[in-house]
Amino acid sequence: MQEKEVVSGKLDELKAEYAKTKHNKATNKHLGILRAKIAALTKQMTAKRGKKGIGFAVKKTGDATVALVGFPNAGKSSLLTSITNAESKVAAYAFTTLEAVPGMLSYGGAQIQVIDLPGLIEGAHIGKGGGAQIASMIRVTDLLLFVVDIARPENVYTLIDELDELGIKVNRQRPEIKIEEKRGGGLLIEANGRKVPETHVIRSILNEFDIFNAVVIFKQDATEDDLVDVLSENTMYIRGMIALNKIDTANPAQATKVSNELSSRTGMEVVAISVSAETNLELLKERIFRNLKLMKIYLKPKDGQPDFSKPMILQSGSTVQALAKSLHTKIADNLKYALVNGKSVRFENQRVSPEHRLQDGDVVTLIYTKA
Ligand SMILES: Nc1nc2c(ncn2[C@@H]2O[C@H](COP(=O)(O)OP(=O)(O)OP(=O)(O)O)[C@@H](O)[C@H]2O)c(=O)[nH]1
Ligand SMILES: [Mg+2]
Repeated sequence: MQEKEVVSGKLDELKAEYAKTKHNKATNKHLGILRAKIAALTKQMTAKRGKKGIGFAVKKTGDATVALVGFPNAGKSSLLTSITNAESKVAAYAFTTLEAVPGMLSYGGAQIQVIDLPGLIEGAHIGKGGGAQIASMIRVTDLLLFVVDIARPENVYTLIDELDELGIKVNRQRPEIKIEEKRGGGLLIEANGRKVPETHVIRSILNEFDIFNAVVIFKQDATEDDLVDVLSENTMYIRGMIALNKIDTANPAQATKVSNELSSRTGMEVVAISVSAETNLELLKERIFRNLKLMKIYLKPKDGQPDFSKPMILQSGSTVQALAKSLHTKIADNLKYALVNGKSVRFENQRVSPEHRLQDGDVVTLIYTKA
């Protein structure tokens, strides 16, 4: 038998054991170590497999990318067809969409790529419904838009759990745990009174990742799971929001109640919509734009007027250097400084370094040597 098959068999065993172990206080440590074993083996497998070989790739274009995720029949394709220039097949039965279909949404001067994905279902993380491929698509996006049928709002919780199992954490921060590997000296834990797992559990988890000498600094309370997440390099953190669809089939009070419940339980923004009745679709676009945290930057030639008709769209918090890079690598390489007007500076035409962080609406003149 090949090594890969052995690893994969072992993984299945561990996953089965994890699935049948009851979650409670007494089993927490055991589960933490099991998760560490699973994550370490998964890391080993993916490292061997490399980054290639995953189906339906869509080329990332535009200023940002949003993926539509939801159970079959929730209305993802209907939504893509109505808010973008593309068309994705719509039908009254499940599993209509079998591959990723991209479309482009123009909003607020930005080109937002929206990707319609096949329905994701319970069990996606173990391969049902092509979960792994869907996950690989989700990994390249900037925002997840959960599309949920108002008749089945609880599906969102299932989706969040499934994504969690796939190493995709929605609307969560990376735990602040620093792990510095050393050549010797064993394990040193700095917790500063914070609530963290017992030392022998931390040791077992680290050992699963072949770490025997390290300084582990906890900057927050942390669980076994948090530690495993930090160690599994594959874990990714992504922002999410919810489109609660088909509100034409419910009464307004019901829509409000369900929206509030979803937002308080998930921490995500919820927009109640109906694709069929075209309700709140403009609002949804605005919220997508806002949740992507994009900003508009206007360029001004050294001796000319700013061009307000064609803003540059960048991620919030981007630097002058990033702006230069989005124009041309040559400009970025030869950038000296910039002159800025707007919210990020205190004076008119303030001279700033390439590391300066811009703010929405800033007007920027890049000064670079022409090579
Ligand atoms: N009443 C109502 N029906 C809707 C709405 N949006 C979509 N539908 C219907 O729901 C059904 C499924 O829509 P699709 O857009 O194909 O759903 P999907 O999420 O892409 O489904 P899969 O590709 O199978 O995952 C179709 O019959 C649509 O006409 C809505 O706002 N209200
Ligand atoms: Mg579809």
